[in-house]
Amino acid sequence: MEWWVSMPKVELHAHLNGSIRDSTLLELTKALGEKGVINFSQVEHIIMKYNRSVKEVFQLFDLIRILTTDHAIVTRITREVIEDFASENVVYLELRTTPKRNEAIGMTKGSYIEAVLEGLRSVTSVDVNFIPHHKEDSRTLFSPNNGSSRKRIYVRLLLSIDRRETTEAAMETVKLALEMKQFGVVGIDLSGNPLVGDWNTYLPALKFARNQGLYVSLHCGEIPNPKEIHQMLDFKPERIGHAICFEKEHWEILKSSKIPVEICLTSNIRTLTVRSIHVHHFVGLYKTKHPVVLCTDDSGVFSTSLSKEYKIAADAFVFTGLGKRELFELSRNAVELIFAERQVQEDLTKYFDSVAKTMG
Ligand code: 6MZ
Repeated sequence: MEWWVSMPKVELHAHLNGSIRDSTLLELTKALGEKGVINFSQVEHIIMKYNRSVKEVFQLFDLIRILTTDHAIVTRITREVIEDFASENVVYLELRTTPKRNEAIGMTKGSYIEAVLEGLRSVTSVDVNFIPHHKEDSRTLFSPNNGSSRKRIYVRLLLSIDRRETTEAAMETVKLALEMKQFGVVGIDLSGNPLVGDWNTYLPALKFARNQGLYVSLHCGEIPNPKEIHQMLDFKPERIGHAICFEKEHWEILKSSKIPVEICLTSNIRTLTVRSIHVHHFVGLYKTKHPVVLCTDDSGVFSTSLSKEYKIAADAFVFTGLGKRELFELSRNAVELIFAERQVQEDLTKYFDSVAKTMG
C-alpha cells in the first residue's frame, strides 16, 4: 500500500453531499430519470464535467439536492462516506452537512440530521465512534487493548448554514446543533455559494453558537470580497476554509490571529479559484508554520480522496522539503485542530505517536 494511503489522516473539511460515491450519484440520477423527475441526458454532462467554475459547482449542488429525495438516501450516503474515508485510513473525520427542510417528503432539519445519525449507526464494516465520551468511560477507540483489527474512525459533525438562508433559518440550525451535541455535533460551518448572501445575516446565529459553546468554521475568501473577509477574520472563528482571495491586510490579520486554515488543493484548482497548484497559498502558510490541514472539500464532486490530496502535496511541493515524514507531521498536527473533546485528542495523539515509532 502506498504511504499516502496507509498513513493515518485527519479530515476536517468534508461536505457530506459533496462526498457521494460516483457510482451512487449515477445510480440516483438514473433512478430519478426513469421516474421522469429529471432528464438524465440533460444533467449527465453536469455530473461528468471536469473543471467547473464556482457558479457551475453550485448548479451541481442544486442537482444533488434534488437527488437526495428521502431519509433512506441520506442514511445510505452517510454510511458510504464513512466507509470510504475509513478505508483510506482517515482516523478522525469532521463531516459537515446542511440540515434540509423538504415539506413534500416530510423532512425537517431535525429529521434530516436523524437520517445522518442513522447512517453513522448503520456502518458495520468499520468501528465508528461518534458519541462523545462519558468522563467515567476510559475505553478509547485506539487503545492498544481495544482488540479490534478493523479500521477505526472517529466521526464528529458540523451543521452547515447555507449562505441562502435567513437569520431565522440559521438560528434554527444552531439550535438543532445544540440539541444534537450529545450525538457528536461539535460545531457550525458557514458555506454555500459565495456569490450570494450577506455576512450580517448569519452573524447573530454564529455569535449565539459561540456563546453556547459550539465551534465555528467559516468558508472565507472563495471570491474577492475584501470587506467580508475582514469581518470574518474579526469574528475570529476557530478555523476557516480556503482563504484564497486574501489581500495583504487579510494575511496580516490571519497570521497574527493564528486562525487555522483548512486547505482544499484539488477543489481550489478545479473551481479555478487558484490558477495553478504551484502558486497555491498552502506553501507560504506551511513555510511560516501557520496551522494548516489538508482536506478534500468534496471528494465526490472533485473526484479526489484525502490520500490523493497528500500525494498531490508531496509531488507539487517537494522543493519545500515536504516529504513523507513532513506530511505525516502535518497530519499529526491536525489533531490539535479538531473540535472533538479532549479525550479524543489524547487518544489520537497516542495513536499517531505509536505509528511514528514504527516509522523510525
Ligand atoms: C462553499 C460548499 C463548497 O451540506 O448538502 N459546499 N460551499 N464552497 C464550497 N467549495 C467548492 N462545497 C460544498 O453538502 C453540499 C453543500 O456544501 C456546500 C454547499 O452548500 C453544498 O450545497 P451538504 O451535505
